[in-house]
Amino acid sequence: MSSSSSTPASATAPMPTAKNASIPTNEFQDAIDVKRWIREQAIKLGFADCGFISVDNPLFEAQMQGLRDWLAKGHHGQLTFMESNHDKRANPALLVEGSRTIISVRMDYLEAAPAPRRIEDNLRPNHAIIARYARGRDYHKTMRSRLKKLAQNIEAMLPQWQHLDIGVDSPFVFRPFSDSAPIFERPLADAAGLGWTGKHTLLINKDSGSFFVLGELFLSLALPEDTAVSAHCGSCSACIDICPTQAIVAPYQLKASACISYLTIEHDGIIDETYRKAIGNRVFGCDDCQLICPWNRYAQISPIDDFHARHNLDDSLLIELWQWSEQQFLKSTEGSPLRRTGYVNFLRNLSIGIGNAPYHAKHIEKLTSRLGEHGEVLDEHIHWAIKEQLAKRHSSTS
Ligand code: B12
Ligand code: SF4
Ligand code: SF4
Repeated sequence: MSSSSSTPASATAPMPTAKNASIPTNEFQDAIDVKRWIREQAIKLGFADCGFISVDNPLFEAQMQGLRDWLAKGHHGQLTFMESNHDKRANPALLVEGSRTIISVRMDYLEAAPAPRRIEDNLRPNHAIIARYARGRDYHKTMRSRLKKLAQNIEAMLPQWQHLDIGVDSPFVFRPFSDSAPIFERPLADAAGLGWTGKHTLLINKDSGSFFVLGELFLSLALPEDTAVSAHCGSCSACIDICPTQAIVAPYQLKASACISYLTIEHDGIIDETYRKAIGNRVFGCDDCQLICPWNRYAQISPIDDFHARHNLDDSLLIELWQWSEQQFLKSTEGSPLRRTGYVNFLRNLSIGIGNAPYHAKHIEKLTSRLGEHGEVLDEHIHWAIKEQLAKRHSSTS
């Protein structure tokens, strides 16, 4: 299934209720009509698409070996949550008792279309680059509240579906998720037909590229499964070639511990020096493998206002953010994914960015002014950044 050509829901439009559903209630002849109705509701709620998969699909068990291999190689770094709850990953029905179907949804998050097949972020070395998904409201919240609304709309329709053999008689159970539980979100979205897995390991949709996030609605209705779409990476390897830290160690294999997204968001403590130059000016997440992907010339602008950049986070100088106090950080990141990294790690990331920026006396002055404020780890990065700045001053004067 593919949807990007559908008219996006207006972000300001009221969330639809069962009353304004466009399929007359006496026209539900089978489960396919129910799925069509649910998909219409999902799109009205701002989702770009949805697909259906059974909680009993063999894919969950099949993914386990790949996960175990990945963990055995240590690719997960400090992502210790990937080591636990393997029983639930292999059998998602354990997560929500009584659930039979997972509705997989995707939500576009771009506020503006990036230049196709280019990394224009590199042209702004004094700017702090924050991954596009993280510039506005935390998508986990947006996703889950809309999934809950979708479930409520479905529940209101149950009396109309009594004649269909889809489990309406069982107690209605639902639960929304988005990046919040041990679920193979990308593989299940792939199996549900929302796109194919690219060599960078993200899901790509032929009509919308990959700048979208995924979520799931588990529910007790038994609805027919969708099928996967074909893959279209072909002989391309642009994402592997462009990755600044060579974290895509082979097609479809990401060494998370080397990925800038992991290093700047998930990793606590010292960032290995080997990665610091490659991180450049990326201070929270990384979009490079997506920016270079030819399919993102079809990336869609999100219809949802929540993704609009807040506090100028799409256009801030490294040095401006460096001067944020902890209070300012906490205030400016309220309800934002940026909170995840914490203030000191945010400063750590900024210090790397400033070290990598073109030489300016002000950089050294501002870096030095924060020495001794937040402990040894930050100081170590500040010293590194000053050294980098000094090296550039020497080379520009020699
Ligand atoms: C852990 C995690 C990370 C880690 C590791 C990423 C990874 N690829 O594993 C880090 C912190 C690095 C990360 C970064 C990002 N993430 Co992340 N992340 C997750 C999370 C929580 C789990 C992913 C996971 O299970 N990894 C484990 C490994 C083993 O899984 P895998 O890479 O898919 O590996 C399988 C494949 O390699 C497969 N395989 C092997 N060979 C082959 C061959 C073929 C042909 C195929 C098809 C598959 C295949 O087998 C492996 C085992 O199953 C998911 C949410 C979730 N609950 O699923 C989000 C998620 C994947 N992340 C997401 C996003 C947006 C990002 C970033 C873009 C954020 C950013 N801008 O900085 C980056 C992108 C980096 C990248 N290139 O993947 C989105 C992806 C949306 C999409 N369009 O696909 C997700 C789904 C979150 C969400 N709810 O939307 N993330
Ligand atoms: S997000 Fe950045 S660092 Fe991570 S795999 Fe993609 S290009 Fe490489
Ligand atoms: S850049 Fe090329 S190889 Fe990588 S995901 Fe996109 S199409 Fe596939």
